This record gives sequence, C-alpha cells and structure tokens, in this order.
Amino acid sequence: ESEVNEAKEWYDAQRASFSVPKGVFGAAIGKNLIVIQVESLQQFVIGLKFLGREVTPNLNEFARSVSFAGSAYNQTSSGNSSDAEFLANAAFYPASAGVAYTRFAGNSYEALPKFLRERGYRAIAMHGDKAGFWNRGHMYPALGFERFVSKKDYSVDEVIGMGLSDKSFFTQSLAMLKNEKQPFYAFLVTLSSHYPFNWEALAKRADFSIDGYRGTVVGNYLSAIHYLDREFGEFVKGLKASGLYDGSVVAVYGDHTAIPRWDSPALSRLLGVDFSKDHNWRYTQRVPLMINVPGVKKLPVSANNSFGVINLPRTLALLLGFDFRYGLGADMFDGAQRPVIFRNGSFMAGDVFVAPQSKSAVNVRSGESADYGEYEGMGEAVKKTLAVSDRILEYDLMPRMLEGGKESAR
Ligand code: GP9
Repeated sequence: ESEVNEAKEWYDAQRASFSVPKGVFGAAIGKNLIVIQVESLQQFVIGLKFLGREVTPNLNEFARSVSFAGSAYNQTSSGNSSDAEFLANAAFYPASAGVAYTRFAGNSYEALPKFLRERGYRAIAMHGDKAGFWNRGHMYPALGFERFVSKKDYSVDEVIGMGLSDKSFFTQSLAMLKNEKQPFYAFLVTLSSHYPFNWEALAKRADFSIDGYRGTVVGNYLSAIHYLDREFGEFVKGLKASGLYDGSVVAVYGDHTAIPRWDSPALSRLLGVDFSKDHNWRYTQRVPLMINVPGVKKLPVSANNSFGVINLPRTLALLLGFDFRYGLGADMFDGAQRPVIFRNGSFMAGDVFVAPQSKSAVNVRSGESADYGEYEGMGEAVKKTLAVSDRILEYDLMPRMLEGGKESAR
C-alpha cells in the first residue's frame, strides 16, 4: 500500500508539472490524426545520398515541408516495435524484464486511442502482420483501439518478409481511411523494412543500387528504406489527393534503430563517422520524428530538450486541443529540461548522455565529457520514473492513479 501511495504521489506531481502551451494548443482542433510508425527507420538515412541518389527522397521532401522535422532517441527495449507503439500510445516505458505488450495486455490504460475515442474520435490500428504478433490482438483493445486491421483483413496480394508488403499495406489502408468516419486516429505500422533487410521480394522491388555494400546489412538496409520511402511517398500523395492530408495531423517516426553495432564498420565507411568513439554511436541511435499540422509552418518545440517517442501522445493531443496528462511523457513544447529516459536508467539531458551506472556524462555531438555531478539529481528522478512506470504496470495501477477524479488529469 505504501508503494502504491508513493507511486500515486509521484504520478500526481508529474502530471501537475505539465502545462498547456500557448499558441499551439488546439492548432489542429477537429482534425484527424494519422501516425505512421516506420519499421527500422533510423535518422542517418534522412538527407543521405548514395551513389548520387537520395536514399529517401520522399521523406526528405516531407521533412522540408512539415511543421516539425527532427529526431528522437530510441527508447525501446526487448519489445522492439511493440515498445515503440507502447511509448507512442500509452506514454509508458518498456517493461523492466520481458515485453510490456505480452506481460501487461490485461491492464487498464488511459492511452491516447482511448482518450481520443472518449472525445469523439474513431481509433484504428493498421498493420500487415498476423494479429498475434507481439500480442497486438490483445493489446490494441486494451489501449483503446476499437478496430485493428491486421493481415487477415487485407487482401494479401503481395508479401515481403513477415507480411503484407508496404506498397499493398499503404494502398489498402488509404482506401479504408478514405471511407472512415471522421475525425479518426489511424495508427499505421509498416513492416517491409525489417531486419535483416534482405528479403528477396524487397530487393527486386527496391530498384536501388547498393554497389560497394552488397552483402552488408547496411547495403540491404539502404535498399529496404528506399523501397519504404517510395511507398510512403505514394501514401502521402494519396492523402493529399483525397483531402485527408489537409484534414489531418500526420506524424511519422522510426520505431527503433536498424544497424547493429557489429556492422558499424560498414556504417562508418558509409557516413565517414568514427564509431569506435562511443559518443558518435550514441548520437546515431536516433530515429526520425516528424509532425505536420495543416497551416502551421513551424512548431515551437523546446530548444532545451532532446526527445523520445514517449513525448508524442501529449504533444499530439495538445495539437488536437486536448490536455492529455495520463502517461509519463511530457510534451515537446515544455521548456523545462526533461530527460529522455532509456530502459537501463541512462538518459539524455539535451545533448548530454548520462550513464549513472558508470557515473559518466558526455556531450554526444562534441564528444566532450560533462560534469556528472550536475546530472546526479536528474539521475535520481529518472530512477524513480522508471520505478513508478514499472509499479503502475506490474500492479495494474492506472485505476488507483486516477482516484480522486479523472478530471484532475484533464
Ligand atoms: C512485427 C513487426 C516487427 O509485426 O512489427 O517487429 P520487431 O521485430 O521490429 O519488433
């Protein structure tokens, strides 16, 4: 009981520390929300040219035109893609052991899909794999999605790797969304650019020369992402042609990183970055994070902070005009310095990577070490945050956290 009270006290304090930003609150009132979680999309491909060709021309174009184009540090753990989904929808951390999607699918949540449904939205999850993978068939309803369009609901006319090809996935999903009652929240999870990126059908479709990198994970990855990018581009084109683009907030992010450290020599050769230096590797562990709000040129995101996918639910809700205070992620407009927390207790404070385990702190851009002492207090708060996240999940405490009235959480 005392652990529960302690968690509640902390949870309440955290929630109370959020404020509603002026200017952007409700900037997209009444709009749909389309969130695209891209399999293995890592930041370094954005803007990259290979043999004179852009690897991601459509994502680059998207990045140039949207209201925010930045990056997030990968916060996932053993649940990989499912952890990213959990961060992006529930704003909770991955489980301390095992996988949240399998361990905690029986819990009650106050996640973004449920929250938006209570405010008149339809909430649909779409993914071209079997519903049982990562226990999504159970977890999506627990998060509040009313509909899960999985492999069995699509016409499986083209398969790449583990399921429906991204081309077919995007084409069929777009057709469904055009007929969807609005406003809706559509959460799309792509699949074809999955490790090890060498699916035969994919290489054929990609049409991207990887000369000099054949047989490497990095080479296959470039080709896989080029394919994803083309299909993403077609999807955005379709959204624009149907009017959905102007009627929706569109957010895109990579679920987790792609290149394992053992293949870092190939990546080093490609990018000309020395990955024997730890800080360079750390800085590369980012995924793209982009948000478009119709009519908004530039989102005033915090200059003090780096971000993680856990910052999405509150950020997106605020744009739609709702003060979502249920998860553990602050919004991206918050000026207070807040850490990006990794599952093992290390964290980013702005550009500084802090590892309490080794009592070290280093700026990941410059490689200069920072004074660990300055971040010790933040390290304690990080420890507490993870412990509270674990406690809430392990004892299914959301109903207890909301005692005293949901309204207090807005
Ligand atoms: C499976 C897909 C991939 O359906 O989302 O998951 P991952 O292996 O990247 O966690």
